[in-house]
Amino acid sequence: MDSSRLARTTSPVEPAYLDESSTYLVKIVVAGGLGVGKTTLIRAVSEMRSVHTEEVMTAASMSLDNLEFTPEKTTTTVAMDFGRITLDPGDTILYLFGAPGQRRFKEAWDDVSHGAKGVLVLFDVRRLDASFEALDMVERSGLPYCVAVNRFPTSPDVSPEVLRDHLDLDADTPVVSCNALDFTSSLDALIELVRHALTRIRLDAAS
Ligand SMILES: Nc1nc2c(ncn2[C@@H]2O[C@H](COP(=O)(O)OP(=O)(O)O)[C@@H](O)[C@H]2O)c(=O)[nH]1
Ligand SMILES: [Mg+2]
Repeated sequence: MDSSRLARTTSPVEPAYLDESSTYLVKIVVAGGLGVGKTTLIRAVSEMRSVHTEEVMTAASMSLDNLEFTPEKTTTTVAMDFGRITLDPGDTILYLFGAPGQRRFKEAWDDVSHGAKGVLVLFDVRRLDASFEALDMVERSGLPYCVAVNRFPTSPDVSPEVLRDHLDLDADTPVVSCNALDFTSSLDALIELVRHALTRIRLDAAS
């Protein structure tokens, strides 16, 4: 799969209808800490108008949710984001669900991740710890996942090897870099995740 061969089949603001010949419907979760870019990524890749449940942050959550690097952020996802993207039109459709990354939303994570085939775990390298709780929930779920570093303008360069070491990832867990604002870049990260999930499914079937 190559994202350069994929084009938006519809404008993100127009209603989009599924191709009747579509075969595989794949549920994917986008996870990560507050402000790492989950909503942004789903909005960037979705071929339909994506759906986001956001709530104005309360003073009570200010002490829990660190906004040092995203001071403009006044909303926090309390339930989920939803979007859809067709890979190889007529073949595979990804349903994208954004899950809140804070452990206190564990119940929401359990609901949102149910039936998922893979998880894209977003990280902001300026504050890796923001996604630790999310990574922990993902690892406990046993779902295949891919780590995606969302590059912000002030992000320092961190090599995938250093990150793999720091996060103590398995050797086969993909580590990719993306820009959540960019369609192609975000799609490439999702395609890497789908490749990884397919490999896991094949390996499990063979064993
Ligand atoms: N420059 C830049 N800003 C980003 C990027 N991803 C997210 N943002 C901004 O960071 C803030 C938090 O992103 P958001 O998607 O709401 O994070 P979420 O809490 O994980 O859903 C928003 O103001 C975004 O516009 C990125 O790749 N580059
Ligand atoms: Mg969000």
